[in-house]
Amino acid sequence: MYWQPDEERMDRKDLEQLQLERLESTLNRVYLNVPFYRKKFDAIGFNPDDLRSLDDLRKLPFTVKDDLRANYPYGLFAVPLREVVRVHASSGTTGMSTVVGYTKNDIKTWSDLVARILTAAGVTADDVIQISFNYGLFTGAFGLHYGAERVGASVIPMSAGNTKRQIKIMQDFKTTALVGTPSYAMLIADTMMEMGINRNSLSLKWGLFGAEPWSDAMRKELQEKLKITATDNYGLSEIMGPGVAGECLARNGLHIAEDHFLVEVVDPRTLQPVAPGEVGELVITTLTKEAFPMIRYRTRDLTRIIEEPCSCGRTMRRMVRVMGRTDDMLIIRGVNVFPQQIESVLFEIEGTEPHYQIVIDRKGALDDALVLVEASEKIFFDEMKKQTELIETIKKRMASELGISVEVKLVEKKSLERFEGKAKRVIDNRKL
Ligand code: DLL
Repeated sequence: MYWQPDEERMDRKDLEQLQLERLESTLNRVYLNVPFYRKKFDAIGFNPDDLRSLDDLRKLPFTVKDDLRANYPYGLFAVPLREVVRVHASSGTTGMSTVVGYTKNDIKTWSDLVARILTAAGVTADDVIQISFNYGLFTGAFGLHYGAERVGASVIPMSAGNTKRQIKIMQDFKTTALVGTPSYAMLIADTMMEMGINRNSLSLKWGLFGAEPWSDAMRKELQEKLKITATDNYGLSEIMGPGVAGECLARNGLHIAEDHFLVEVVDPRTLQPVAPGEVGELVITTLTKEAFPMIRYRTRDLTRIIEEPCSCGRTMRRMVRVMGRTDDMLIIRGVNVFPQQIESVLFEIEGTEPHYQIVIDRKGALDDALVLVEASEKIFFDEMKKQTELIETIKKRMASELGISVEVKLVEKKSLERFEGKAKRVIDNRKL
């Protein structure tokens, strides 16, 4: 099933022509309306009318999060405020929040792009969809909400939190699709089990999760606990919010809405394009945004592009699930590792619960990592030997599969923090 079959299955040649036309109009729009871009283009003697091919985009400088902060709040808007019908902002965990805006047309495009990912993930007008993202400045809830209404599904604007009530609503309202962060879905699943609720009393079929990195092992666990088909979807507020890319039911990579976003993958150190199919930082240029166009935005997200066609018939290329952010990468005694890799290993080991935390400290010149992981109740009832064995198993697998040496501490079930939005798994004491 496709939401916009003509667009989603567009011939690549036609797509590239469309991208070029849209790029030219976007560059003109920002050159005329956003002094920040005009200055940058003038500094390198670039006039948007000089654009001949998509590759010419590489002549332009990148845009980074700090540019958004420096232009807080409305400096990068390309239309007067009276044309803006919606404003969102990112949480600003690392400083001042960044503000983004949408025109009426932008909201319409956004709804259609989210409708695409919902349809690709199995949702139809017959579904009852519970939005368990936080409603507010965060783009997650409103983005999914508008997309789901566009599809014609029945939307329950539940918001995050109040987990027991979420479950009751899910039972009473016969929710068929759950939307939220994977970590919150896990909390809902665990709470359901604790409450002794039989999964068969629910009508759930689909889980659409995103907004944070998660591993395939986590997907497996969620699918088993909730008896759903879980898909991953990706987006970021600077570019639009959810709807930038999403998995189809083949679940082998996320289709990027390439008719609206032009993607590049660059080496984060040299900023040069990586070879096709190699891992690097995703850089996105918007092609149709009116209020808040972005030129060559460095997402900090690491992924790679899958060039091969997908069995679902969509021609939009796929990206593999985000492996992590360049700024989340841990360097443990010289070995680069992402929290999700640690998660993947942990989730496969018998006796552990799917809740963990990584604490990084600097001891002298070296970084030390301590992995706290919840162990099943049984482990603590058993003799001490069992705990020592489990710790050894975890350490060995971290060493053999990831090449890192970590300390491991088993903690009791429910002793680590739970999350209703994006999980925070790493405590980095080096930055304090
Ligand atoms: O998280 C938008 C969103 C909402 C996407 C709901 C999907 C579902 P921000 O708060 O601006 O926007 O955070 C964007 O979150 O750069 C990634 O690092 C991370 N992220 C988002 N989706 C995924 C995903 C929303 N599926 C930042 N996998 C991005 C991994 C993700 N990381």
